[in-house]
Parts: sequence; structure tokens; C-alpha cells
Amino acid sequence: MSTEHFHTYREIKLQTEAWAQALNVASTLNLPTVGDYDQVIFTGCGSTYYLALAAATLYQELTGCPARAVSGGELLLNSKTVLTEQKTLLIAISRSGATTETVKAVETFKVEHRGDIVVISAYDQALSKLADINLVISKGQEQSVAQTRSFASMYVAASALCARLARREDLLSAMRRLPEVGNRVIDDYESFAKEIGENLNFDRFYFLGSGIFYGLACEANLKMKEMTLTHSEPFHFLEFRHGPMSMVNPSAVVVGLLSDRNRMYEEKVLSEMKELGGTVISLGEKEADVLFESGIPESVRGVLYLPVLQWMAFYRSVAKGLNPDKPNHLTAVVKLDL
Ligand code: F1P
Repeated sequence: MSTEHFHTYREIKLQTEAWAQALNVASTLNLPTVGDYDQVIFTGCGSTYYLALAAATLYQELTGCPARAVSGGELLLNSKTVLTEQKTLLIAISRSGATTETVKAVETFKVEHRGDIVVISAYDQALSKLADINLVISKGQEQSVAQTRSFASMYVAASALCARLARREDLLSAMRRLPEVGNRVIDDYESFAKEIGENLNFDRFYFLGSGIFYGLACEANLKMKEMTLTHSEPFHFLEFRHGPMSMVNPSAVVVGLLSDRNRMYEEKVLSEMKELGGTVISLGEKEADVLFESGIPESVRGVLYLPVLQWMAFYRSVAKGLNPDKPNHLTAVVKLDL
């Protein structure tokens, strides 16, 4: 089957239309005031838990108010480790809107009157019915099991939401350029990602990202696992020296999601990994293997890292003779009989 025939191919290639919809949806909502809450919890499962991680760091960075991410399963089973008597805003993210752990955790939160609920989803399902504020990004819907355009578009929605809650309309208007820049990155770097993805001499991938980009590094690592059944892990840049780097050898790929603010430290880690024999790939606004050259502020351009890393996993999956649309053992939604 040619690559274009996989759903995942088209879902990656044409994803910016869903980014644009996410921006429109997020910019027209009536939002609560940040000062009304003592803390904000972001939750989700799998990809959307990683989205929660990325969004929580961004929320705290932009607003200065405490935020954390917790998986739907932990919020459900161990809520005392997460919730306090403080007034909480819960932001739940789920492509399907039907994952049992996330739905049940949000239901409990609602029954206990712990605070307001925002839901970000690609479908108007059970989860959205529990929300006080709803963001449904229907163009993020997918045929494939692994999330690509859904993740990216829900991340755009979450970033826009954070910008608006922080009253940073300037960031929101800068985000309007994302679809155009995204299209360029998707087209310009497909063959680069294909070359890395198809190289089956590599047998391990490490994704390094810090601060607001760590959750995105986690998501890139999950794509590699789900679609290609390859050993992959995410780390904060500086953490990689504390043990994980012992795994670096000529069959390792170390992917750096470079930031502007900590670039000096991050580049140092990458050059050390190159010296150890690893293949290093960098992504960033300037002077990187994958260049964004977007002019968009760092806090709201994170989605630009995603397509190239999704391409890499897609092409590796095809090269390994796997079906990127249907990862091993997985279903699009995990439904549990609790
Ligand atoms: C999340 C999710 C996916 C994963 C898997 C099962 O679902 O964990 O990230 O790829 O196929 O579901 P959702 O709650 O975002 O719909």
C-alpha cells in the first residue's frame, strides 16, 4: 500500500485545518477569571495526559498561578494525592470524550462540587456533557488509533485557552500565523523525517524537551512506541546526563526540542550525545536541523514541533512493515467496566 493511503498520512499532512478550527473555537469562548481559582488541574489519558502536562506548565508560566497535570486514572483512584479543599478549575482533555478513567474522574469532581470544569475534545461525547465550558474541535477527529492531528489541534486549543486566561490577547493573535507556518514545516521536512524514520539501523529514540516542551517530548516518545514498536523515552534535557545517556550508541537517535531561553544548556547536552556516537536531531526557531522561522513567541509555537516527529514515527512504522493506522494491542478508546 502506498503511504498516501494510510489514514495517518492524511491526518498528519492536512492537520493545520484543525489547528485553525481550534483557534477559532478557543477565541470565541466566555472564560472564567484566573483569580477565581486557587489551583488548576489538567487531566487526560495517554496522549491527552501528555497534553495535560504540556498545558499545565504553559498555564502556570503564563498566569503565575499553580497548575499541575495528573492522569485521569490517578485523579480517579488517588484523588487525595491531587485535590485539596482549595477551589479548583479542572481542565479535562480527551480526543474521544469517552475514556472511562477521564469521564469517571470528572463525574466525581462534579458530584463533589469541587469547582468548574473545562473540556477539550474532538467529539461532543459523555465528557463534554459534564463541562461548564466546552471546546469541541471536530476537525481533529481521526480514523487512526494513534493521535496526531487530534493531539496537535487540542494542544493549539489548550495553548490559546492559557493565553486567554492569562489575558494575553497578543499571544492569541500571534497564534493566527501557526497554520501557515505549520504547512510550510509539514511540507519542507517530510523527506527529512522520512529519511530518519526509514533508517532501521536505529533501534532507540530519546526525545528531550524542557519546561513547556517536556509534555510534547513525551507525546513524540509515545508516537514512536505506538506506531513503530521501538524503544523510546522522553527526558528533560539536563536529566538525560543523569543515567539515561548510558544508552547512547551509534544506533541511538537523540531528538532535541530546543527552546530559545535555555538553548545554550540544551545544545551542550546534544553535542555531548553526538560525541558519544548518537545521531542528534534538533528542532527550533533558528539554527536547528528542523527550522520553524515563525516569528511566533515561544510560549505559543510548541505545536510546530509535532508534525515532523509524527512523520518520523509514521515512516518508521511503514518501513517496519507495520500498519501505522492500527498499532499493536491498541484501540482508539479505553473503556473499562468499573
Ligand atoms: C487517549 C488514549 C490514546 C491512546 C490509546 C487509547 O484517549 O489513551 O492516547 O493512543 O489509543 O486512548 P482519549 O481519552 O484522548 O480519547
